[in-house]
Amino acid sequence: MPNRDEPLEAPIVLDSSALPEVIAFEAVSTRRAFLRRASVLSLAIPGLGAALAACGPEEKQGGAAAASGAAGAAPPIAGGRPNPDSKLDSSLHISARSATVPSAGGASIPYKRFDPRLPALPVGRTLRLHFTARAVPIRVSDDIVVAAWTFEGDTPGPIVHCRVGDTVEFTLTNEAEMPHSMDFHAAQIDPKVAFRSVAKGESVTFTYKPKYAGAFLYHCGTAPVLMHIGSGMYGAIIVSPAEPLPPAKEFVLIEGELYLGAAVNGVHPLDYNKMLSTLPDMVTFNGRPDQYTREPIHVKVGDRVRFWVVNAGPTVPCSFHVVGEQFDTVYLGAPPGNSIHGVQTFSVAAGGGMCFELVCNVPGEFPFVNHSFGHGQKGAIGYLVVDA
Ligand SMILES: [Cu+2]
Repeated sequence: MPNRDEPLEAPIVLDSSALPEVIAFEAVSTRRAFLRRASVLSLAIPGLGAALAACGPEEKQGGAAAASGAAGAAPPIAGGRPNPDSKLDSSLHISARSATVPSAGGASIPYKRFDPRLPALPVGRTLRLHFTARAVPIRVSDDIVVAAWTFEGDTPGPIVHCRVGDTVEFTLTNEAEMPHSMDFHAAQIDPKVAFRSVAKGESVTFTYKPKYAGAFLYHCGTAPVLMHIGSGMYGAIIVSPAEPLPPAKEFVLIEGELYLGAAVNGVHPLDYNKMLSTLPDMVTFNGRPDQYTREPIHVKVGDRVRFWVVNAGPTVPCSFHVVGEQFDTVYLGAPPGNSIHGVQTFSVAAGGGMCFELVCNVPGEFPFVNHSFGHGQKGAIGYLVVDA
């Protein structure tokens, strides 16, 4: 993307202590038992019913992946059995237990601010995206490095920007040990086919045309979805309306949550049991707690500012508020329609997105926060500095 840092390259495979209990559980249990549990734990598992039907004694090839077109037959699992429904590969894939961290450990991982600016629209009407899924250690603060699962080597993944009616041609190639997938909330498409998981070395391709303008989440949809979003596999696609909105300085804020396990060689695994507890250690805008208090967002007096706020969750809502300001306009969905005015705070649901505008007539330093302060004080806060 034009305004993003280069992705980190060093791969990491999680230590066994990083493995969520649900995987360890699978190692000693049956697949059917796991699926029953996963159906309770996961936010959504498209294809689960079919998978349950396919995993009994009559189990056979021919599930969603086999019917998927571009990837052909169901991909084999590295070192394991063929899988008729790759949505379930997280439950089966055991080899991610082996640990490899950079020789210098987490200390060698640099910190990079995540650029919140909305990228320019593409010149043409077709946007071709090729993401890779990779496990990468990410420094999220001076003293915390996390073992993230990523799109394009960072969390969040790249900010995508297009218009209503553009064609999005998307390919995901999985370079990670764990199977992964892509679920675009801006798409209307058969999720069993387009959002299916792919094993290491495999790719999935699909095409769609966004029907509505707005701020939309994308995320890995591989089960358990909680684990994949909670491990960093999310981002935003901003769909601008056909007729441009008023000129503004546009920024994208994606709220996420971090649930830390005990560090191994300076790298914190992300803890699935903590994710289930829904009590995050840190809440972030764009993957790093407090990053825009350390390095604020700057605009000038008179600027209209447009925040495209997406909440990746995986669980807590975002009560978005700017201290000392009021939102001139909040678009509840499909801007320029569905606008409300004179708003102090509006909640963005986990899995949702919304567009907030304010006019910066007063110079100063304005905190933007998740006004649910038990979460805001865990890092979902930053400064909008309005320079005279
Ligand atoms: Cu994933």
